[in-house]
Amino acid sequence: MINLDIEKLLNLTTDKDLFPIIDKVLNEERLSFEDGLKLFQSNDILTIGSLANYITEKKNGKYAYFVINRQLNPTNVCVLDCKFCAFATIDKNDPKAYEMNYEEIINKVSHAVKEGASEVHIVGGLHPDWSFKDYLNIVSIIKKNFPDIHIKAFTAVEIDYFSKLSGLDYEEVLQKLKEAGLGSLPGGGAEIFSPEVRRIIAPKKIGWKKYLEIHKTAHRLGLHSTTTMLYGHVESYKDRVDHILKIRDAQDETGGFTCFIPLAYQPENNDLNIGKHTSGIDDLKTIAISRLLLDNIPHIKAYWVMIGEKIAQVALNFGADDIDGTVMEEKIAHFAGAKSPTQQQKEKLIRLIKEAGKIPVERDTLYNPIRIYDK
Ligand code: V47
Repeated sequence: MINLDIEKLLNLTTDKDLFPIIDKVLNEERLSFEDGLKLFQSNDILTIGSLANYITEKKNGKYAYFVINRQLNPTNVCVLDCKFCAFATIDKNDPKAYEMNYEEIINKVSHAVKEGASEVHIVGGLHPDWSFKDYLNIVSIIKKNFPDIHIKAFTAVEIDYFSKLSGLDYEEVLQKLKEAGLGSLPGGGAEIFSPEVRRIIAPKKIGWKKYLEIHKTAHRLGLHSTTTMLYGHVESYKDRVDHILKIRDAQDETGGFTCFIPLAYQPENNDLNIGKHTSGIDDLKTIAISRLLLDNIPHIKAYWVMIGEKIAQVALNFGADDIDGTVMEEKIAHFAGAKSPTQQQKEKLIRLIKEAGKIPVERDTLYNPIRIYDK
């Protein structure tokens, strides 16, 4: 356990407004909305980062996690038309529209399994012609062919769509998916919970209440999930703190979230016209403040795909203890201008973590260690 010397930290702190927050963190007191806002308004990135790293190491020691995984996006045809999204198309006759058949899906998962993947992470569009059965079959054919792979599939937005398609309620949809082999839910679709911001960036998407209701229902059925926040577009710091605290409240109720992932907005090929990527400082601050506010979520992920390998590596000393995985084929961020590679070798992930002074742990989806690289 680290012994952080509070006197030393206070001496280094350039922002007096942070003193009461430092006290609270060191006394294990929960931070408030106002504390969250003060942290975002502060430029004292080193104090915020040190505090977050202190909490991370208290929770997870020096361990930092990665997973050998594959992303799979069965279709990009989607009825929603979110303004920030460069991946999906509303028109199935658009030249960039695609639909994978079951054979293609099996081939991709088979390749991933040969590469040592323990997880397949599936998200895609809400296709106007696909039935709930079509989506359910994706899960069952993968499970039938590869019984050992963990299927982390379908965001809350997709679960809501399946409920509308099938006439089943959320619990029934999730139960059917679980029976077919679903292992957990990914965190996409959260965007920013503020209804005003949602009206601008994703007017047709379900609101925050349904998003959290679906996750809490999954948790009650024994399924774990991750959760996200899309930042760096039109939202304010207040919106970010409000979003994070709503997740904290939900986690108090069910305890089913394993990890929080801040997703840095990628600005290209979409209808939002923001024109700029997030800054490294904003990425690090958002990760660190998430760690400080979310005292009840075990892990914070620095998603290298969206913030780049270098910032993800630094983030491992600013509150993150996870950098996601090998990914193998990333589309959502890269269609929108992500500058990172579309996949990563396991050796590179191990090196990034070691160079950050942490101990790499290959994990499964639920954070059970598969191999610790401590030599
Ligand atoms: O829901 C879409 C986001 C999400 C853009 O659960 C964009 O472990 C940035 O949720 N710029 C999908 N983000 C990806 C996702 C995810 C990724 C990695 C790990 C996990 C996890 C979840 O990507 C979408 C949306 O929020 N997104 N467009 C964009 N232009």
